[in-house]
Amino acid sequence: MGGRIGKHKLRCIVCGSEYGPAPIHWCGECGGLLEVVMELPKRSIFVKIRGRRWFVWRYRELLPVDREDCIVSLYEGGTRLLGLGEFNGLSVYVKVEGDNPTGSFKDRGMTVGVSKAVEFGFNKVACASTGNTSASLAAYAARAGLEAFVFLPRGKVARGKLFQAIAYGAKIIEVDGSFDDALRTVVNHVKEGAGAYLLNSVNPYRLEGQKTLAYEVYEQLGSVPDYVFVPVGNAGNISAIWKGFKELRDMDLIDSVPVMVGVQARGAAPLVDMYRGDGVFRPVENPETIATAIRIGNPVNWRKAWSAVSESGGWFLSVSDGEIVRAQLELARRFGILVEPASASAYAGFLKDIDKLDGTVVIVTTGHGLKDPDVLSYWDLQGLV
Ligand code: AN7
Repeated sequence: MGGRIGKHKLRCIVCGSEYGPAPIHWCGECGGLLEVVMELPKRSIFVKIRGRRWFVWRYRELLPVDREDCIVSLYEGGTRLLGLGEFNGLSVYVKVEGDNPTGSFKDRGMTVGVSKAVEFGFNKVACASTGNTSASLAAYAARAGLEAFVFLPRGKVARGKLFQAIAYGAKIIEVDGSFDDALRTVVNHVKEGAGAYLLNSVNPYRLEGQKTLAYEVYEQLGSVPDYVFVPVGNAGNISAIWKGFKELRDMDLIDSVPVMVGVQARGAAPLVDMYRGDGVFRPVENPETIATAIRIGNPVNWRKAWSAVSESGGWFLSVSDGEIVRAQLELARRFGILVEPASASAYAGFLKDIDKLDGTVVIVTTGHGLKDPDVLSYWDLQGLV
């Protein structure tokens, strides 16, 4: 592909210790999560890239890859930003992440994460997943010729996603319990020296791919919106998108950044509890919601998401399963956009807080509706179909 490589280092988000590029996930000093600190190019980079293809690697100078010959891509990113027209005096857009190769935003992260796995010399990759991460990892591992191990909460993954992971040839390990149990299991597995590169959102490189959503929205709108609504599960995506906007600001491309609003499902809303309560993070023991993708009680990235929301002047809110499925059907029937329940939570949150808003709003719908056709029986139960 040519062009300058993305110079970077890793930094602990808790104690600030710094590390060179390495396949590590936690700080050796304090155990905190790491983030990538890029040496940002000049703002003119956004002029230089204008003629390039719309995909994640359009922004390659802003991504932490040292060897371009290791890049693994399925042409992810470049997703539609669909206008919903004038809406209560607001200008409203939906970012349709279901357009990605495996049908979710995870592909933006996996193209970078799996490229790093190849660069670091791994031949195995692993993750725990509520479904979409496993589908995406399986596809990128297949593309790269790596072996993929996916740890799934037994009986709790939407059928379309399980189907994808099997089709792409991942080894599937079912864990009795929740996603949080599956994540603990895979973390122990890799710590015990299984030789696999862990690609959950504790991986700082994966989140770098996901920040490109912010760059795309900026280019598609010609500016940044006033508000961005994002569904929150493990809380990696909202953190990544926020980082993208902050980098646009640091490159002097924008003066102000959007307000970030995190939406959780009512039965799996530890960040909403923290926001509404005493500001102390407490995991939810038995998370429950129809939106299986975000049925997560102990989001590993809670610190990063908390910073994103508080630094941006935003907030967290929760929506009920009934609100989620009604929002899902409204997006489909009024606007022709079919998304999965977790993604519809962002739209449900927007509808709930619509009177607080002013200006331009982007709603991030994270995954395709075809992933989870079994939700049909819940629509039926709710008397919606
Ligand atoms: C459609 O696949 O956690 O807050 O293991 O699939 O970054 O976790 C999926 C999460 C939102 C939440 N929407 O994003 C997994 C997994 C959809 C998702 C989220 C997920 P994060």
